[in-house]
Amino acid sequence: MGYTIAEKIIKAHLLEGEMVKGTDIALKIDQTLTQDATGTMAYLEFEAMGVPRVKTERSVAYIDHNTLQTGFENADDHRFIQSVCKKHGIYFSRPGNGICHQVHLERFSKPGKTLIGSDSHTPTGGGIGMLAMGAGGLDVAVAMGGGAYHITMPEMVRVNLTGKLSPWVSAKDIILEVLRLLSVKGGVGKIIEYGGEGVKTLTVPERATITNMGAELGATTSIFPSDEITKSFLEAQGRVEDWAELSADADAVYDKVVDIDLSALVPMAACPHSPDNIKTIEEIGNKEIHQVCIGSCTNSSYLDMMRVAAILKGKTVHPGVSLSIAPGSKQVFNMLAQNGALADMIAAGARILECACGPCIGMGQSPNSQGISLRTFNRNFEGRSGTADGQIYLVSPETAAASALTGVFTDPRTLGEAVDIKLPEKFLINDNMIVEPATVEEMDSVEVLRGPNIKPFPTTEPMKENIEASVALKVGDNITTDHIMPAGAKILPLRSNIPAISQHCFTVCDKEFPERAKALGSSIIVGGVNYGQGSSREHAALAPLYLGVKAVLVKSFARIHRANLINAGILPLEFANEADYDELALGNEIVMPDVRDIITKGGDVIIENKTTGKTIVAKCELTQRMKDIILAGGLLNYTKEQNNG
Ligand code: MIC
Ligand code: SF4
Repeated sequence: MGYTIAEKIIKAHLLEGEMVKGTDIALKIDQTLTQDATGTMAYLEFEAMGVPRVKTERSVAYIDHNTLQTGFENADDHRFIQSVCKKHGIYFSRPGNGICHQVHLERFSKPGKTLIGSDSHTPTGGGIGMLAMGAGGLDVAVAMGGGAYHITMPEMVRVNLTGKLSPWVSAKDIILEVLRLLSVKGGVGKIIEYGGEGVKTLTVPERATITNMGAELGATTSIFPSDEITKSFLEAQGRVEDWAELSADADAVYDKVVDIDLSALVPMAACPHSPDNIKTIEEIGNKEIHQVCIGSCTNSSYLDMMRVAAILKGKTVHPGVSLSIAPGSKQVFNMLAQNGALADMIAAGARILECACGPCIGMGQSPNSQGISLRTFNRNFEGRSGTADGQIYLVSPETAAASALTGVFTDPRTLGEAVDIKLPEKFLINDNMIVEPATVEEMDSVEVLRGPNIKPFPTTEPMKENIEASVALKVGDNITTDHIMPAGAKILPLRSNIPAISQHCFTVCDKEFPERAKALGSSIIVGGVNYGQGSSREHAALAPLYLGVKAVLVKSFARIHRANLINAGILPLEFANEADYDELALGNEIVMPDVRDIITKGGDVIIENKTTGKTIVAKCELTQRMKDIILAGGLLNYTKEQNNG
């Protein structure tokens, strides 16, 4: 029996376990990346492990999220990260160098290697044939220290691409189609592998748009083969020696196959407030719009930007629309500046932003009240834009640019002959914004700079015999990490201060939650399906931990968030019988007798509702390692125990 692409990489990196679906496997990690919004925590955790120098082949820290700098906090964090990197052997990509996933793809990605990043869109690297996964900061810290990354061996889904995209239809429309077919929970526990003749029609940045937004499927990761097209991309990046061929065996076995005829696709949009709420632009009709934002790690490549510039050239942005553009990296930005495309964008009236995440994470450019905003981004969760009633639609750069000119939803196919933009034979290569770490001889003399906003992360205790708690919150299905721990310009600066940031925990759903949870002292959260979808931010576990949350009881979890809860020492429980969701209400007092013993031995957790007298059964499927982490009170305690023992 042959292997899929992902299985080949897993096989070559397997440290523990066997490639049996649904079981725990431990992988050797070749590369790591962090960004600044999760990075400060990750490096504090790395420091706490006491490993002097990273043990990976390449670890890179990017500054791209918290670049608004409305106070000293972010600048302090940046200096902290820069100094930690210098000391411990990590490459540092300075603010201004671009969005982590775009820069990593350009400068560091390598087919066949493993990468984990403290950002859920790390699978962007799958576009070049890496096994690239999003993880919590603590998992990244462990990997930097040479530890394995543990995942559940996923199922394999093959997306078979045939035909060729029609003019004006874009890679974004392919992933929107996959989201339409599979939904935001369709990828949970799965790796999505792309294959078929249609793959040859897509460049590496286009493939990366698709694997990037595979995060919205809830997938462990997504991956493309590494072929001649991959080779020419690496050649153009001056890194052909990093190329390796990679393809699935002809007799590889997949758990599911999805066929997509590229020639049948049309321009689409993900409508408010979910990336899988798909309609065609034609179906939406001539609806008026107010804002267009082009950029983010999904659609900010040279190809995307050049297509946008060609559409805008010689025209003016509609007076009812604010258009902002953020190129993905300094490389892209500089190339646009040199070839005149930037001038075309400026002349048309675009508001040019620095190459960073910006509006994608609510750092500026919030739309007007009830404003309709077309964005080339990957998430349109409620409130994420910074405007509570903003209506965000996710579209391709072509649809975005066409609509910016007309002021209404516009199918780019109405623009006439399509622009034909090719990848350059040579990208502009200048790594002057990447700071190398100190040498082994110099590292001891590097001082780590800490600002006053950097507070230690919450300490945890080993798990107690019984859990006695109250229901502090009850929420519905598809709760995102943006609900649990909102981001945006006001809250992101608090990422290195858990006591302060936890005051905003769940306030999107319930303003009273932080105070209530704190007053209760010991509480649980009750939720529906796909709880914790979205980001990798471990703050969505650390803030509840700080507020006294001991367990989260839901119908089902998203992968990274479940791992983050375990890493924080919070018990992830699933209803054995989903109907029991109705048996719990806000304020109910519960007890889980002998829970420590049950976790140790395995088996269902019994929850007695003292308020109603009813008993609920919860599943808690944990591997031995996860049990040990939970019993120790989190991954940091567990790692310290391991290092001392
Ligand atoms: C996001 O897109 O939600 C973020 C901001 O990049 C997060 C990371 C974070 O919250 O810092 C992600 O996707 O993991
Ligand atoms: Fe940044 Fe947005 Fe990408 Fe997250 S999704 S890494 S915020 S550009």
